[in-house]
Amino acid sequence: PTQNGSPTTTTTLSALIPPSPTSPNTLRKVALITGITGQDGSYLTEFLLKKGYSVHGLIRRSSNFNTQRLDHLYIDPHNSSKALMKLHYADLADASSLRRWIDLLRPDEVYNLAAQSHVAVSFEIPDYTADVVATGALRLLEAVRSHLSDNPDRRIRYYQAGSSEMFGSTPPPQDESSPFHPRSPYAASKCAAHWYTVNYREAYGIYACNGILFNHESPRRGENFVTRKITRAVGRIKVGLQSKLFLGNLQASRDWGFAGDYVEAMWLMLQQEEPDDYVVATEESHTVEEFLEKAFGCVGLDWRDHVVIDKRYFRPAEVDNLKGDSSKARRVLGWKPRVGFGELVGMMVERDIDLAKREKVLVDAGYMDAQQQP
Ligand code: NDP
Ligand code: GDR
Repeated sequence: PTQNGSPTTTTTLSALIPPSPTSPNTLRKVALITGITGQDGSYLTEFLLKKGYSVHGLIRRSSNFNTQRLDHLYIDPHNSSKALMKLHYADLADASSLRRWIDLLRPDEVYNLAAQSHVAVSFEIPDYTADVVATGALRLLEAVRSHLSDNPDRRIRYYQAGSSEMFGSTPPPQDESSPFHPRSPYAASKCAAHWYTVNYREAYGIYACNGILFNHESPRRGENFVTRKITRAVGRIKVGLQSKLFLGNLQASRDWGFAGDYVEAMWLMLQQEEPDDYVVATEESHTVEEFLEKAFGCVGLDWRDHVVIDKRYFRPAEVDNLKGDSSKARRVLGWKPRVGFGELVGMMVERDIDLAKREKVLVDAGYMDAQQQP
């Protein structure tokens, strides 16, 4: 199946098949990823498979398939010599599932990417956001700690997906020593997860790192984050499926990079001698309005003819200006971003024009309503 194709039933069934101790994966490094079905999870899985890892992902039960971003990597686990990515049911809200999979899979590296990751939505579902983002990270750290305590010969390296949102209203440029001033339940929960991670490192000597990543986007970005919402609209407006785009605050400024570049930084953090915390950013910031200008400009349109400001997209508290200083990551990890702002916008617009063209064929043939999205 293609990246955007329908997942097969076997994808879900495979999640229930326990790993075989005789599989060829035993000589490979084993990574366990929470949030594997998300944007970053899919890029990190690709990256680790290329590095020769065996990758296990924890997925949560959903009434609909949620593995679309992984379909292109999926190989039936019955083909045990080829299937190097395996999926298992768990939830960051369920401590027992986390401990069980760590005991069974015995990972060398654990990447905690799972989150209710939408800042605006966190104002609507604050307790749930805290449960998954903050307490979920604590549950996973505790599963790692108790597993290591029961298996003193084992070593696990842990990555926590921290966010530039933790800096909130602290003025730019933000680096590892900038104070946190979170402006949403999501950001406050990420701060808690950050400090749980530091605490488990200091208290138990666990190799645990916080990556403080600034915004990173891609054609796989969720469609209700502002960049993808814009590029999806550009594609649909261009082919005539939509005419208006409703947005909130256009003056907010973000340091936008490419997700494919950022997952490499996550991995690099876990390859150092000592665990530490790192800011990962492009060091360039643009307003939402500049993103609009660039994205609509790619197809020769003027965003002013299409954008309508809708108050519902304003947040109770906003983060005005994020621009990272990633000199530590560049110096210690040797990391730097490869994709710049213009290229990122161009890549997203190009993919969303293709997607809109496919939608148009379905709409014209009467298989889909123009308002509907596949
Ligand atoms: P996405 O929203 O694309 O993915 C989030 C992932 O978490 C999905 O796989 C989702 O599963 C999973 N998830 C949500 N709730 C639970 C739960 N209760 N139990 C288990 N899994 C759950 O996020 P991104 O890939 O963009 O981001 C990855 C991480 O990095 C997140 O923690 C995010 O907060 C953080 N981050 C992201 C940045 C960015 O710019 N992208 C910047 C800084 C930090 P499902 O598919 O079922 O919804
Ligand atoms: P952010 O990303 O909050 O930075 O969190 P998002 O794309 O949601 O918002 C960026 C800025 O755009 C403004 N905005 C809108 N945002 C959305 N979603 N929809 C709109 O219609 C709209 N109009 C204007 C917002 O107000 C904001 O200022 C992302 C997430 O990936 C987090 O998980 C991650 O931690 C941070 O990036 C770093």
